[in-house]
Amino acid sequence: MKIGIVCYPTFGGSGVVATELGIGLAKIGHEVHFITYKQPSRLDFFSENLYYHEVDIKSYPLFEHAPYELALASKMVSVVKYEKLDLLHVHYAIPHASAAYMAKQILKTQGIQIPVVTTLHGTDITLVGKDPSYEPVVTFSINQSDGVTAVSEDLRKETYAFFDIQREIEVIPNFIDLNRFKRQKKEHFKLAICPNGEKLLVHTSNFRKVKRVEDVIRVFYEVRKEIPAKLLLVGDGPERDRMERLCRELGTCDDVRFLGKLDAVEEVLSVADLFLMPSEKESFGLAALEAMACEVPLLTSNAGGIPELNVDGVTGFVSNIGDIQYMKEKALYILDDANLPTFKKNALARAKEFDISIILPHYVAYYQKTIASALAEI
Ligand code: GMT
Repeated sequence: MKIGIVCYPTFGGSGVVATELGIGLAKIGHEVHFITYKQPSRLDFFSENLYYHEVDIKSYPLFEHAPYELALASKMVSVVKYEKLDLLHVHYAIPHASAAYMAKQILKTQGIQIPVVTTLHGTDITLVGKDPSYEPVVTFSINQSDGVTAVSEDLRKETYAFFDIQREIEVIPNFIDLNRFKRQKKEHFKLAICPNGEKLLVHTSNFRKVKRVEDVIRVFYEVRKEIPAKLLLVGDGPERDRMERLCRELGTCDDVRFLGKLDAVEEVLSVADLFLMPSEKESFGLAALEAMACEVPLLTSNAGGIPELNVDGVTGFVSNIGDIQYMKEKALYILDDANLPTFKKNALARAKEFDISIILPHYVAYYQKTIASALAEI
């Protein structure tokens, strides 16, 4: 198949999933055309089946905001037409699904039928999409897609609950490449951070309010009162300054390190003993899956689709959002030397269920089904 993939090319989970999916499809012989405003960060190598088309956003003094959606729709029209694509797969409803709808209508006037699959990733539904400024367009463009997928059962339910959706939504969970995400031998790194055998807690996120990084720091503060421990925080975002100040207030600066944005997050995960994801909202929790693949148990909230990934009492523990005391108790339980090896083993076993080799065929089958039913409608 010839597939066009539209996504946000930055560090967000949706962009990572879209890029890894495209790379995976190219590896099994499909031709994949990425259409974005910037080269996706993980697409930094040559492959005969991978193409990248940059959306050219022209500005003009009259525009206070350049009309990205129009430039994107125009680029989709030309890529579908000249590269003879079979399907467009857009990741994140806003504005990709509505731009795809526009491109589809333009192509129709030229006698070209292009099926569109929209994948919902979370914030496009649970946060931004519900906002009255976007809701009518989100509802319309989901209903107009030829196929719709969501990354968890919870996100599927949320979408039906908050939008008037007439389409069937298929759940295809996020996935992981276990060849890249695996525990590596990084003992020297562990020794540098934890010279006295301290337990190492890790959190990675984009430091938005919804990630509740404050809970990570407060849980760590409580844990460290009981056992020697260190905390590594990977990523950057709006909450970073406030979190640095909180560490100063609590006097934990010597045991907490802010590493900023890192590409090779698997190197940090390779030395971790516990991963924390206390999010307020999380449709799936790709960062937690990356941790599990590196044999790191989870301490998470019960938000959104996280409990579909983190098996309570097996791969870690699931807590009510914001319950610091409970999270502290469970963190100490997992970190106990008598329990830690079992949790690590279980985390890896669970991650294996989400290996790309298992999930990718679901997308391929879904594309084939969508193309077949779109052709039948002509
Ligand atoms: O979590 C974020 O802030 C980024 C966001 C995105 O849109 O890239 O991630 C969402 O999509 C990921 C990939 O499907 C999911 O693993 C995340 O759980 C989801 N984030 C939220 O729902 C908050």
